[in-house]
Amino acid sequence: AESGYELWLRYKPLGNNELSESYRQRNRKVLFPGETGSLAAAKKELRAGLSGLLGIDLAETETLEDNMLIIGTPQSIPLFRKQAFYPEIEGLSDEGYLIQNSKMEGKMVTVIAARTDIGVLYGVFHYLRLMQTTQPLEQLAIKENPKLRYRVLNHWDNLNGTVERGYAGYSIWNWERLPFYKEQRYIDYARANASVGINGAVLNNVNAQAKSLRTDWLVKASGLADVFRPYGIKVYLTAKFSAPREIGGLDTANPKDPQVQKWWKDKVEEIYSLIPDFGGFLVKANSEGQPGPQDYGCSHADGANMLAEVLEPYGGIVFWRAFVYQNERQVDRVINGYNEFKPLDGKFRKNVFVQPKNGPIDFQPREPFHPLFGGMPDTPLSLEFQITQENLGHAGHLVYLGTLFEETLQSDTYENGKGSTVSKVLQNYQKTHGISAIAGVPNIGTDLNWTGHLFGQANWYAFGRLAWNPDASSAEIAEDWAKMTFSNEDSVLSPVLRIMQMSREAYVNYTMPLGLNHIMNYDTHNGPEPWHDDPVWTAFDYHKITEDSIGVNRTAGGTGAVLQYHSPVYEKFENIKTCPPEYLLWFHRVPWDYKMPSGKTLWDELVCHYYKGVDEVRLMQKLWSGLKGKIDRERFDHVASLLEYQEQEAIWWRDGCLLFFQEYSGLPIPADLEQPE
Ligand code: GCW
Repeated sequence: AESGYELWLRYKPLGNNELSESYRQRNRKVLFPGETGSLAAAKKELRAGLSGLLGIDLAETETLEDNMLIIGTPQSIPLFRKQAFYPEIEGLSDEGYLIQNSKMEGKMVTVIAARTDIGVLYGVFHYLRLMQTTQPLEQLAIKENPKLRYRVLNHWDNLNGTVERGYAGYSIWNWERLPFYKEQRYIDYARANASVGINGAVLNNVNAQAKSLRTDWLVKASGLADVFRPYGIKVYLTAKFSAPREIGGLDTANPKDPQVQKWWKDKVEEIYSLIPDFGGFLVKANSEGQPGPQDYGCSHADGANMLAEVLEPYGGIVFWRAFVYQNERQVDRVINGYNEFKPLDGKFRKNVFVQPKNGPIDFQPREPFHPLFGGMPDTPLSLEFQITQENLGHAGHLVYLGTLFEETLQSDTYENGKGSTVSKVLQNYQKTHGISAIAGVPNIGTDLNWTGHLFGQANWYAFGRLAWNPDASSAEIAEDWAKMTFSNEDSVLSPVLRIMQMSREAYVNYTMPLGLNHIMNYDTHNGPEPWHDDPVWTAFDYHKITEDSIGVNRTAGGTGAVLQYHSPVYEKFENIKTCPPEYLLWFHRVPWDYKMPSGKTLWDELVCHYYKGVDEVRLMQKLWSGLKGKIDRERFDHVASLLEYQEQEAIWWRDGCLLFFQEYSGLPIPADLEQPE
């Protein structure tokens, strides 16, 4: 059955044709010493790939022959040291690799080489991808080094098996049976991550439970770390700031208290005795009710530094989230994170990342980039994306997020003049003492296909590829995914890619166009609720609708959010004429009859977007229905029925929002749009 469990590592037969025959020629013999750890994992993957794609058994040999594969490191294959390309291997980073056709001892061979075993595994996955996506294996000269060092999934998995904002079933960590029972699913999870270069996993929710740091739970976590190790994935945990009180028997968690400091020091020592390559802590502090250093009159930096100091001897790091806002809502939520963290720039220890979300509110369908990117020149920053579709239709809507990720990463902060994109800010190794990071809150659960919606897999995939290279093209990544997931046939690929490329804008159109945000249902975060009115979570703070206008004035004369951006980004957002229409109502309060660049009034334009969004879903349905018979029935039906659901939801969003807005604007739906449902 085609449940989708294999993800993009399907290795289905390429068939019998000229190309696959040429692949067979090049993979007949393999020199690949190494029976443990990452090398063994890589060899196992190569064996599975060659057998699935080409129907050939991995034939290992020790003598060099023309056309063979040679795979390893200078340690596993000392012959590499005598080759002309040896300096190139030595020049690779810890996780980099080469894939190239070379002459060795007079034979023409394909080399996959790295300095480290994990580099070899990454290289093998890349090599398999070349065949999965039917690329030529001649004239290979691939050299890859990841552009970011820590590429980490931040699971929001609770210890009771539920997943906060998870829509694909329950947590895949079976805590009850850990550490002894090692499920195949853990290995497949690790393989999938390694195939895109993800090298870390925070196992538990940022809304943390202190008991995850108790010895019995640490032992369980060590079981997962053992499974993940060959795949280059380090385990991290969230650290609840009140843990010294909750599980340590102390009466305070004050970071300035020597007893508290000692408790953390001992705790970290214990963790490393169980998990020698433990990655470090992720912390949500003084945000949405979580405890933190501010409870004791200390700053975020005081809290982060206390943890960083005890992790440092072991090479561990701290991800300190910048997602903070004042619950009592006296301040525009958009400016809160910057205001709290900007003054702390330069005050963190070297092994601390401050981790803002991609935008300044909270994983909305579209947000301008978070102004802390470009705003903290003396602090290493990690960026948190949400892969799980909390505000993008859960697992029911087809929304390819690669385009959203790319939009943020390629936004220009102008921190050091033109070209200071968010991606470059993350990659600025000079300011970050050689470290760099990115995080994604995954959409993974116990559903047979892991992500609920089959196309959710593309978002996990795209996050990994962009974490490896944040300047990669999301369209090309989509193409690789679609080829590996469905087919290399153009008749399948082009509709699939069209659907993916239009999907996120469609979602924005039928939910929150023109810079609207945070008008989703209060409880579920799915479906419309622009009418929600609550003193803490006041919808009116987000769209401020009246009879005359809609939108929030965040210009210099308003809440001042624009002032958090560098010039000329600041001027661009500040001026209603130059503010990109997609951020219009985010930064401006605009009268209903305002003339948009299109010549339409704001009201008409808004209505058009909502209608367009629904039409786009219908187009997606149409494109998908053309694939009937071209892909297997099970996956076809799965996506087709979800698209039907998505169409209904899109109509719900459109009509719910427009009817509500109409109560204020008093304006009609333009005649050419009104259509009976
Ligand atoms: O988006 C909000 C979510 C919360 C989440 C919080 C956060 C983990 O609705 O569920 O809590 O953000 O990112 O901390």
